Amino acid sequence: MMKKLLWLIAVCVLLLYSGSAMALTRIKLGVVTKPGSAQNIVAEKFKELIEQASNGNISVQIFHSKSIGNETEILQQIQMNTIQMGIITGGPFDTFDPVVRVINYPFLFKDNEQADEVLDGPLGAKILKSLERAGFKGLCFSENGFRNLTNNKHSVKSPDDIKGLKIRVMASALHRSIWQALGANPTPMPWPIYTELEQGVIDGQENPLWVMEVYKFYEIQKYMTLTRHVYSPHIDVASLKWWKTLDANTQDLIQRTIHEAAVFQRNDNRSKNAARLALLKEKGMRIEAHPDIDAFRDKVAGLKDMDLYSEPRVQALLIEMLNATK
Ligand code: EAX
Repeated sequence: MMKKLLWLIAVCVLLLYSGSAMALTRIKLGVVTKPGSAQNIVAEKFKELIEQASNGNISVQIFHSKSIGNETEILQQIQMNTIQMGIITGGPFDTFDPVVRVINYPFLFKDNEQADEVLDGPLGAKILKSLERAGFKGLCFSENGFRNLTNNKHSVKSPDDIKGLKIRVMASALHRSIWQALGANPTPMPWPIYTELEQGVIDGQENPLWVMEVYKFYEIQKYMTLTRHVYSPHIDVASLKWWKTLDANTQDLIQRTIHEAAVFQRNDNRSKNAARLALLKEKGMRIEAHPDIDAFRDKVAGLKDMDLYSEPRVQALLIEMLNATK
């Protein structure tokens, strides 16, 4: 009897051991947007690269199109490690950690090159690191891109034209404050928002050019202004809980691979913007290409002194960021 039991234990130990030697790391990755979106391009590239580089020892399952909830809900699942990774627009992080307001500050980056330089550099790393207190391992930044205003009421050239427009904003106190300062009536709402625009629940929204194309906003939004008011990165993020269970080699591989996917996606996104603009015009959108940006800047200049940035850690990073982007 004793012998049999010992045998059984030995077999179990062997089975367990061989199981772990071939252990497969399965990653569930969430994005709120649909295939063809900026977030999905990062996700698909990452999946392709890491499954190949790990010889199939790491597998990635992508959940898209709100199949596991909106961006706030995806972030909550990442905190709990029911989902391991996400490609999430900067905005919705706002309620988890106000530090993201530093990278979403209006009219911060002059151009793509400056955004890459700062976000891929030590200051970007500091911001990613500080997300750990909210349960996230910040890996790197890919991009939604520079955000532009669209609406269905009238052409907008200066902030005066914005007065009273009902503009959908992301779940972000900063974005709400920006649009309040510009004179709009900001309405926070999770993604997607096509139906609300179509039914006139909101007059307008703001997003990068790819969104107008991929989500066919040209069907329901007549006017676009190239405001480029916020450069909107995605934060490519992992569950800190999960991250701590990975060995150093796996962490390193994920870190390198997601960065490669992010660089690929940023270039891909940027290379398509000219064609997108042409397409949106062709589809009948009226485009204001030269708004009075100085007037927009003036309206939001006071934001840095608001409560949004009052936490000392956030305040210090904002000052550092404003200096780095002067
Ligand atoms: O890509 O909610 C938003 O406006 C975001 O930009 C969304 O991720 C669309």
